[in-house]
Amino acid sequence: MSAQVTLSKVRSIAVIEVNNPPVNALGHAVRKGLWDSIEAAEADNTVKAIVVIGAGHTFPAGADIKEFGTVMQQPHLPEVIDRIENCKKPIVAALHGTALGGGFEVALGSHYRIASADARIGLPEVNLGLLPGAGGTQRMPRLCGAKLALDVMLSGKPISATKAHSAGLIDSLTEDDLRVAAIKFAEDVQEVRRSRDETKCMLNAEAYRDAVAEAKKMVSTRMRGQLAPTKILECVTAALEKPFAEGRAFERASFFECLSSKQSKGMIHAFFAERASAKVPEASRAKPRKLESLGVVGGGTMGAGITVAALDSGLPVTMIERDAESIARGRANVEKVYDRLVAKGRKTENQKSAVMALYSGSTDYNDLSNVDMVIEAVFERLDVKREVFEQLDKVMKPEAVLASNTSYIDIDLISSATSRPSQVVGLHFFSPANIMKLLEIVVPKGAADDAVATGFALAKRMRKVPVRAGNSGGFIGNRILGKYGICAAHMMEDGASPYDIDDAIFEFGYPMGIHAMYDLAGLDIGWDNRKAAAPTRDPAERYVDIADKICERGWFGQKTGRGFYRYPNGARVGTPDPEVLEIIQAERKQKGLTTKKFSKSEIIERYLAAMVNEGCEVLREGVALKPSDIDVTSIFGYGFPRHRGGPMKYADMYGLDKMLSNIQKYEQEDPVFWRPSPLLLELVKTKRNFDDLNKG
Ligand code: 3H9
Repeated sequence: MSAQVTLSKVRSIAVIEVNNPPVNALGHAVRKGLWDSIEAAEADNTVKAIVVIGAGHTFPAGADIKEFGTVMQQPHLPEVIDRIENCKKPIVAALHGTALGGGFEVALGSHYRIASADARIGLPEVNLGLLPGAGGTQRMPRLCGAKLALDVMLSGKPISATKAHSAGLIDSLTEDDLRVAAIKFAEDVQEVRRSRDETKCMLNAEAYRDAVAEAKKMVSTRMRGQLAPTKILECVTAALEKPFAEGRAFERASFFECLSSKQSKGMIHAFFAERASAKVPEASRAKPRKLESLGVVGGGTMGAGITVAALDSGLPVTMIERDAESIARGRANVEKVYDRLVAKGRKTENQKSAVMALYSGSTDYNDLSNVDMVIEAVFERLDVKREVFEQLDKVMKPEAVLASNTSYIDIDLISSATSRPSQVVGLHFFSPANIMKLLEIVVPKGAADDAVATGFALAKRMRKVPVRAGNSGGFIGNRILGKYGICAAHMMEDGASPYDIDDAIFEFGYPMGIHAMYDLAGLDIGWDNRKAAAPTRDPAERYVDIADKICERGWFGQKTGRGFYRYPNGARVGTPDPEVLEIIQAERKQKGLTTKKFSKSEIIERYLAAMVNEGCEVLREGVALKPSDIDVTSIFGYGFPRHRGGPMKYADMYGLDKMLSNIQKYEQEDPVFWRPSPLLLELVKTKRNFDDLNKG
């Protein structure tokens, strides 16, 4: 027997308990333990039925992801689940916590399922570029039909035990002690019953096919280019059309096809990268400070978004604005967010009132004297921010953490406005701040460890993905964006239209191209930044004027109805603009440039090379601690397709030597912009890659 699985007996019921913290993942020892325990319980004449349960927080939350990519030892999970299903004695799976992936597949293979009322079940494999590969695609639709099965498998999102119960996936719910209830349930069952023999899905084949057709449409738009969702659709179709054994064999082959793909390598990398980004030296050296109340200075779009994120996490917020009119607007901005949720049926009026009860607005900084942390979210202008921090310094209690929400400004220049610079951190939220997952936590030199740790605690509480960034212009994300933005501008001047570039980026998997993104954010922001940077710009640097020329016409993107694209009648998706092409052509002519054609793959090669080369510089300067932090930043803040793993993982899979030789080729054209990063040169020379740095 294995230490991770124990077998005990309560009256005539064998209880098999999985104990493999933190999430009872189904690694080899667990699979072997389950197998051996089932054999032993089946052979024991005094055992009438069997309960399988998880110790600690949860029923198994899936296969052990760390084993993927290694040679997996027998028994494999599908065999263990078949062994469970073929057991001659009834097996009851008792679910609590998060019964996910292979864990839920164990439950589906069991003859009966009982769950704690607050349990959640799901098949999140698609988030790892995989499909449920231990019978889930075949058993689940047999039990509940294709619609729910596809929703669960394609969204990867867990559903409540209550919903699963009403869909026929769970036999019984309990509010009582699960173990006791499961044993009682097992004492009452008489016979085995196999999910593979269920035929609910066959009863209405037309509805089944409709569900598959509808899901196919969704996959082709929202999950375009991804292998796993396509394979899930095929497997679920097989569940209807083929005998179980054949469908299962197809599922198994499809699982391995996904497992060996670059997409699953990228997504599994993203899974661990997301968790690794919160592990920072400051948080290991110090505990976060008390965080039970928050102040937010500024009630504009960012301030209101941050306020909503805080209120949603249960933190009371005091919002400060300069006058009565502004604070009324700030409150209205917050309410607007909740009103939209109420209109969509995602919140009730009562829930809105309960959340808003945590909100208070004020025009007096003294009302912040007791809050544990304050986030300044005023205009992105140093003088305005410094003024706010001078005020904060006067009123905040000594142990409070002072944070600035900034996307570019040097935090040292902000913190020096106070008498306590070590208590100041930067928090770069992304808009809309209540939705976007990324939070760059900017750590200036000399910041107190526990102040930084408090920033990470806030991120956790708000369910954000935090990334530690050093204090450098644009931090991690905007600094890298600046570089690939320039690369795109060069390509545009050299012959690719903004629409060609956007098409290539969209096809690569981004939700939109960079020019559509600029239009959405507002072209005036970049214009202001370029004007501010003009006096210090290296004259040897190539400068592309096209975006400035567009701005000079007052075309600032979606908000003005024109930018790189046209947005007639308030359209949210733009159409190409022939006048923009004329502006570009005129610029090329004026500079006497000969244009060339760029294929989609060359556009992506250059775009990614610019991204990765700057990523190397960000690493070399210590602005990012590890390559996977750049991946997390790009995925959660900038729309980099998760199934490509992030730019640094993508570069590893593309080949660093090949990427370097591309850069060296581009360097011949423009040695100022395309200077290979010394880190990239070093990695290629020593035959290492970014994964090696992540491990280091
Ligand atoms: C699968 O099942 C395939 C099968 O269909 C077919 C097979 C043939 N394995 O997220 P947390 C670690 S694919 C290994 O911070 P939470 C995680 O890295 C799998 N490790 O906790 C972290 O480690 P560390 C399908 C895992 O409470 C620690 O546990 N299942 C696994 O916020 C705590 O994790 C999934 O995709 C794993 N399966 O959330 C579920 N899961 O402390 C993936 C977690 O060293 N897991 N770890 O950083 C989750 O979604 C969340 O972890 C969960 C808990 C919701 C369970």
